[in-house]
Parts: sequence; C-alpha cells; structure tokens
Amino acid sequence: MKKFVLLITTVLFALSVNLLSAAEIEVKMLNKDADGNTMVFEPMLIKAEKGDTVTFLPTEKGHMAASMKGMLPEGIKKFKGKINKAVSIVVSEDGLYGIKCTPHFANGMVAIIAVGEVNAEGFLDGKKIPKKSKARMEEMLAELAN
Ligand SMILES: [Cu+2]
Repeated sequence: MKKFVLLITTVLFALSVNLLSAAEIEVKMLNKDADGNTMVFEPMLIKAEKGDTVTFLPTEKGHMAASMKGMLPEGIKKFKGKINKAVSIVVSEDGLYGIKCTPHFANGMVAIIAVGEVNAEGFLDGKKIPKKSKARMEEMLAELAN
C-alpha cells in the first residue's frame, strides 16, 4: 500500500510539473524581419513541447495565421485566425503543424510548428504550396532533419 501511495504521489507530481512547464510561445507576424526577409513569421520554425500554447501576434498589420490543409497531426482541429488578431493554438499532439498567412501565402508567409519527435519525410508531398512558401518550408524541414 505504501508503495502504491508513493507511486500515485510520483505520478501526480510528474503531472503537475508537466502542467507547470507548459510554455507560452509567441510568434510575431511581420512585414519584414531583422534579416530583411519580407512577409514572415518570427520565428518561422517553432519547436514546441506537447501541451505548449503557440500564439501568433499581429505585430504588424495585415497578417493572420491559419492551419494548412492536411498538415496537422491526427486529432488537431484546423484553425483560422482573423487578420490583425492574435490567434492561439495548444499543440496537444506530437508532429508537424503547417501554418500560413493566407493573404501572403504566395509571398512565402508560412511557419512550421514541430512538436516532439517528428518525421519530416513526405510532409509536403501532394500539397499545393506556392513556390516561395514551399522553398521556406523545405528549408525548415531540412533544418529539422539535422
Ligand atoms: Cu501575412
């Protein structure tokens, strides 16, 4: 019995630590970043842990964040923010999350949230992605693979 109580206590402690450690991650939506990249999320590649909250902030005008079709982990509902409004997503499943700013999709305004151990293989297969966005996504996936 004593062992059992100890086990439960340990599990509860681990859970509470997990809850406390869930991070709030902020992503800026910018016309131009410090490196001169235009129409960008900053950071563009967001590494998060399961349970973290990622918030996209309307730092500069004219942007929004939405999930990309077929580019969310199983069990995550698609979402779409409004222009000039912050939007948050709780990343409650491991995997890759493809994010775009719809008005600037053709300008390369995309982001990827990577949660836990991810497999970048085939993430872009069969997806219709404008050239500039595709190039940025390929770059991010290559970085993840390292
Ligand atoms: Cu935008």
